[in-house]
Amino acid sequence: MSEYFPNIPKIKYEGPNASSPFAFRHYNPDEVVAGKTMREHLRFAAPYWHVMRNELSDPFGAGTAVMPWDDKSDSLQNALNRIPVFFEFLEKMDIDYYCWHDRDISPEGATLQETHDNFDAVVDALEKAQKETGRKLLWGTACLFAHPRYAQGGATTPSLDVYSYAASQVKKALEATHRLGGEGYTFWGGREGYSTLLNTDMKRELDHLAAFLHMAVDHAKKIGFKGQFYIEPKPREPSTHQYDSDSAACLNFLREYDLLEHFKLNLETNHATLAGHTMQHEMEVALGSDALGSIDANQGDELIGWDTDQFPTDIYLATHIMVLVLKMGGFTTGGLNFDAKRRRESHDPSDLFHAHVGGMDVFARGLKIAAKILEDGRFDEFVGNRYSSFNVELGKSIEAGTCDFDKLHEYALGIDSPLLESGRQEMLENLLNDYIV
Ligand code: XLS
Ligand code: NI
Ligand code: NI
Repeated sequence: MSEYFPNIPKIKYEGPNASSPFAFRHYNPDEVVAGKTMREHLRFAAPYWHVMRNELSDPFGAGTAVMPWDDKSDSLQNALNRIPVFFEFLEKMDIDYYCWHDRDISPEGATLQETHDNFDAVVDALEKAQKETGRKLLWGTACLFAHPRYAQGGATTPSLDVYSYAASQVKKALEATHRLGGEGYTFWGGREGYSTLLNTDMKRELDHLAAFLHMAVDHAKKIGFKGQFYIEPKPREPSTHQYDSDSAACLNFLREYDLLEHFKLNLETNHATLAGHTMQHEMEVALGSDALGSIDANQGDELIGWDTDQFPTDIYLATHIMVLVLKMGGFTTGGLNFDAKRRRESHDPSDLFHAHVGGMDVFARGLKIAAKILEDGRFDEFVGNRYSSFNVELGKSIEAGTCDFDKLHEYALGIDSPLLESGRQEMLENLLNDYIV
């Protein structure tokens, strides 16, 4: 069997003092942390679109990525040729899961039927590659944003014909996800929004989107797909405003249309920051509704205003994320999918490995630090104490929904003017730093 990355060894844990850059310094897959192995906690996934299809272009210049295995054509053969490259990458990285959009893995044909036939042929090959290598599908999704027909939306398009094409594509993508044993199915609505409200019937578009998602849920039942459905929020880009703009907007939409029992959220760090939130904020909002499903792990750039999809390197960020994942009790169907791309300057195939090694190591550190923080319980204790004034009869009646204004009025008249305890933000930031070092 030919090797596509002949100069890259299988990446192994070699400890913090490893000399090779092609080694994990912190991700030790079999090491047990907080009751489970790192592999079980972190459930790393690689996205087919960034690893295999991202040529590293930007709005001002052509792609730079060196991909000797790719003839740059849109042929089915070229699509099939990429598969062993990708699985060699997964095996050398020791990444168990992957994710795809239908159009990353297989090309559009001259007709819809031909497109589906191409897709079936590629899914056959993926099924075989998964069996041979033991790699698994974390989630699949349909690309309803790249082709010009979706310029005005897929499930929120004004055209019934386009809507039907989108439905046909999702039906096929869902069936393929099921066939490949996928643990989830994601909807990310890059074009499900608007460019201007002058031409948009927002309520009608939302009704159509909800109908579309209900049909997806029904189809999953029909074919026996039991995986988890996710919505991935993002406020804008490519649309001016996307309906799934953040966790709160998604949860409201899902509740309003009776979809919440079928969906969880797939949260992406850079989308959170584009929405003007931190990732912790988005995760807390999802957790509050028991709707945190999976994570697209990346990070943005403070100086660039778009979804730069950089590899996660920030230990604070990874720590915050892992604290919340551990508090949730860990992932079930979800995982950490590196929806991240190399910089345009990092065009060499070996950069794919450096990038993922860094992302995996930073999450391994985040996991270890998070486990220690939770084990010590000092933050939880502080937060618990901060609200402890409510731990009395009156406070409990507020939390139970049995209090009223008259009771509180009477209580307030009988006490001295309230004194506040300090919020101690700086002390807590210092405490966090003690764990990070
Ligand atoms: C784009 C999104 C996309 C989804 C899958 O910004 O992150 O890649 O993860 O459609
Ligand atoms: Ni994403
Ligand atoms: Ni993104």
